[in-house]
Amino acid sequence: MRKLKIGITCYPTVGGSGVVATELGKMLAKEGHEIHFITSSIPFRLEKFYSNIHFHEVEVNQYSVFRYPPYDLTLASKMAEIAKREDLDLLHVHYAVPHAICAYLAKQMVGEHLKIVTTLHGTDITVLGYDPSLSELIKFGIEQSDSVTAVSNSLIEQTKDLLDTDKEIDCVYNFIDEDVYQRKSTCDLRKEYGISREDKVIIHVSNYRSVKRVPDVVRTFHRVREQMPSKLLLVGDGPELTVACRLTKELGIEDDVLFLGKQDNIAELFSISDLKLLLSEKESFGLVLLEAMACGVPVIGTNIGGIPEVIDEGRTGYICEVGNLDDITTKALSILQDDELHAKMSKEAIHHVHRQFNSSKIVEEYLTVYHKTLGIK
Ligand code: GMT
Repeated sequence: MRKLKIGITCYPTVGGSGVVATELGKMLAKEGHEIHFITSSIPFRLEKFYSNIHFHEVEVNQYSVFRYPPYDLTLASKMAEIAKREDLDLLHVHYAVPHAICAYLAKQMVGEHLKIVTTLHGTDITVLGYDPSLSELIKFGIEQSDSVTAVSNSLIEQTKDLLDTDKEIDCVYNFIDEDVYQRKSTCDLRKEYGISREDKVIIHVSNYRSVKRVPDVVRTFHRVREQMPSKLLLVGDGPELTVACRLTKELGIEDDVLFLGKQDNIAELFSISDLKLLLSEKESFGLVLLEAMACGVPVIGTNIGGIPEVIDEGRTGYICEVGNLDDITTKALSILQDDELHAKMSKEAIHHVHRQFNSSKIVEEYLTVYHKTLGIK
């Protein structure tokens, strides 16, 4: 099969969409395709050297005549420049706004042969789609793309409802790097954090935006802690972290809540955890659920967005209604108090990720989308 030349644009900072875009680029490069990241900074997971991965920085100049730096226009022009110079087959952009719009502009400059594949990750639809001043633009970006994928079936439904579009959208689930996300031996880590042998460890990882409902995580932990010795690991940073911090003080549980901030070695932290909570009110997929399950951690997530497509209810964890802390606590205790159930779920979680969200299978699905878009049989 012909090797492709692919331009990838994503938000390169920490965040599930950037992680998936970068891992996809790396895996495609391993298969011999030529990858060009066209982003505002080097994607943070692109740590080592690959001879067929190139990075093109989008540098926005601050001319005094511009009140706002023209990032979108600079990106579009960079996309066009790289597509022409490197003879790219397609641009794979993550997020409709602004990236699909920039790709559309680039295509106008380069010509019809340059194809656009857009992947929807959620925030542009679940948040921006409700903003009437942007929804027409998002719809335009989607409809002008040659192919569109979304990370869950729920996101496809929501996109179609919200934007009233009948554009064909393929569901391609997220995946993780199985070499990174696996249970690690972490003999000293619990000790370093002052976690005793009896303590059960609950973990939450996010960007602490209000949609993540972090106070629900803290309150659930408070209830669990009343029943058994336990610790809560809060990993990541964001606007709601101060709210969580204040709440732990109000509840008098600050000694048992560890604020770890942004961390690189999340697999190690999952490996000392007994349960992962993701209690969001919006979540198109929930990549952290995959990361946790791959490390053998049972999960509890809310019944919204793509979460029910990720958790195998009753086997790898539980799905509860948003804000139903009674049910969430009961389910958490049922996992934490029953070693046999915990071991079973932990094993099943690893199998589930490898079976349903296998990286080779997902990369193959993206290649099928590329081939279809380019008319390659
Ligand atoms: O959740 C966020 O705020 C970050 C955002 C992102 O751009 O990474 O996450 C979205 O994309 C991820 C990767 O596909 C999904 O796992 C997240 O569920 C999705 N977030 C939302 O839908 C809120």
